[in-house]
Amino acid sequence: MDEDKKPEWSDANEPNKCSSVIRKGLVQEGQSSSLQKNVRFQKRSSSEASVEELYEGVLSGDRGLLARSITLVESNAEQHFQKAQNLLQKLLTHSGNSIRIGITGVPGAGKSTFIEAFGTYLCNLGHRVAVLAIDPSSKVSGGSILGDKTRMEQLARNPRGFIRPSPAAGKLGGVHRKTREAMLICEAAGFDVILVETVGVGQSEVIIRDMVDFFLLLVLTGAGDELQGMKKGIMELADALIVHKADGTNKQKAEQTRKEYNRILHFLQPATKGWSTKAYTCSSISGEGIEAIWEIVKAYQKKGKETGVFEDRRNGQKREWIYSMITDQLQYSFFRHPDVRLMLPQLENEVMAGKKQLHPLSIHFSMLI
Ligand SMILES: Nc1nc2c(ncn2[C@@H]2O[C@H](COP(=O)(O)OP(=O)(O)O)[C@@H](O)[C@H]2O)c(=O)[nH]1
Ligand SMILES: [Mg+2]
Repeated sequence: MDEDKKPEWSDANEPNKCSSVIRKGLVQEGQSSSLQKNVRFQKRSSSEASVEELYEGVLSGDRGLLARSITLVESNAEQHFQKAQNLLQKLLTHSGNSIRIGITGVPGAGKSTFIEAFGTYLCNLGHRVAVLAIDPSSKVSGGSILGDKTRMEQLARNPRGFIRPSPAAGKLGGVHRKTREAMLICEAAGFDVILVETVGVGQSEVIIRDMVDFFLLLVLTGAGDELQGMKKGIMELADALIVHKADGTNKQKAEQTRKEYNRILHFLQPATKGWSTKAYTCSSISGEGIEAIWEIVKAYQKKGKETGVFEDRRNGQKREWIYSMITDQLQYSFFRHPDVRLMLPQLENEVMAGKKQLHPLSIHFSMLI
């Protein structure tokens, strides 16, 4: 209990030596007489929406509160953790009613442009489309949507669309640590198509594959050797492969490339049981092929639901999520444990100074949990 009253900026070496008065000002309203100087803090706390407000806001489709809810679950701040968990718990029963589509491809493959065209098409059909996107090319903005603004302008303005830029690409190449949670929140807000954009870096495709129902790989026309050099592993994750930018003078070449890819795909392991991954062509500029891709997704969903493959995958993903939540919770309790907070800086110094080996100490820590 006392632990909660500690400001998060307390000295890690002496966590108990801190002023609890400041913290009281934050959480308890109406104590103005003795805490006049903390009015600024009180204001901030009262403008922070409660779990109930966020919950109601998300369910009613309030965009501001939807965005704030995602910000809350994405937060690394200690004081947000429990609140985020409570919110997710409440929203969980309202989630799941969507088709989750992951979109990958090298930078420049046209993912954002494709999402703009595909998303807008779906909105026009009456769907509500949420996009969890990242633009890893824009390093300055920490991988924000800035560079994509012009590419997703229509969808961003569409009342049926919602675009959520992810902060900092990080080492996962655009998969945010909390992408799954953001997806659930969007579903609870009534979005029935979730598009997740990721870039082919490191493990990101594997992580996204484990979060979505359908996985789309965007490729470009290229010489045969380029095709051969493409990682087989990535192709084996995809439920459909799109030879993108099939327009103008590139159209014929794209058709050729599609055939070449189909030849390779024929020999690969399909990503989804009972479904054969094929290559298609599409242009997000002319719009040709966009409609066909939605038909493929629908056919895939229909078949998967009939055979139970769709549900099986979702159940497996849910199981995975439970474990990742447990890991999060354990990590959280470990690092906020008073003994750990007390010992960690000292341990760090000693290990850095070469005075101690980490191994025996980590065993010591494990006893604290
Ligand atoms: N000709 C043509 N150009 C495209 C198409 N889709 C995207 N582009 C262009 O390709 C470039 C990269 O697109 P972008 O969507 O940012 O790619 P991302 O990095 O994969 O998100 C931009 O200049 C787009 O205008 C398309 O279907 N046809
Ligand atoms: Mg992009």
